Amino acid sequence: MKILVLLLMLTTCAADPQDLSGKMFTFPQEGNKAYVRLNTSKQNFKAVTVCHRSFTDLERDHSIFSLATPKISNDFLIFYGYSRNGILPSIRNHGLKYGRLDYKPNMWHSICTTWDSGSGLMQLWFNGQPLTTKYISAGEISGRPIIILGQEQDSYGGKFDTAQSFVGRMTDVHMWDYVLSACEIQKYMDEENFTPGNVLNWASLDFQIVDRVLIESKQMTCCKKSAPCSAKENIGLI
Ligand SMILES: [Ca+2]
Repeated sequence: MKILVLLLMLTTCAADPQDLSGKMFTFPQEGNKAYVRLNTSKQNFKAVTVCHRSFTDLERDHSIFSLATPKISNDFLIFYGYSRNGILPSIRNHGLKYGRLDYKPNMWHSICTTWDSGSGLMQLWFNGQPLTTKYISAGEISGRPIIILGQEQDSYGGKFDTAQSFVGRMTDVHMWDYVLSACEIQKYMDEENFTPGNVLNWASLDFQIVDRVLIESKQMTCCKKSAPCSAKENIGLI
């Protein structure tokens, strides 16, 4: 009987992964409370690819994707530096700048980041365009990750800063534990069929929402029979 009760508790506590295809997270309010935590059983990464689309009109710094491990809070961070006018990725607490990007407000931006621990090289893709490959940090990301959308972790799972919070929309978040090929990344950018993330998969996402974050339909335009919308139009790619 005790075992049965325990089993029932475990079943009710474990959140089933959800298929968020066609949906997005809306972060409607500035603050240091609201976030989405993305869960994975994987840890210790020799390589990483992370892809996401985001939409915001923020005129200040903001976090887009924050992965912390017990020892390093900026173990894999994608951050927009407003005053520095560029995407500022951090891997294993080492930072770089990808500047001179057309990071327009109120538009979807598709961003993919690849990194390999052997070479220490990373590459960013921005709205379909592969950017310069750069050295950032060699050596593995180790320990159990806490992955958060909406806030930037200054400690393992916490120390959020309102001035770095995200307000806007996020969708199609995927993470792989290897470097995705250029063709696969191009497919992601073009919204074609691609190999979904084996660490985080938007179509089977294990997550928890904390405070005010909404799940809404990604469709942003009015589609009529006379002028049907394609998937690409819906996210503003064309
Ligand atoms: Ca911070």
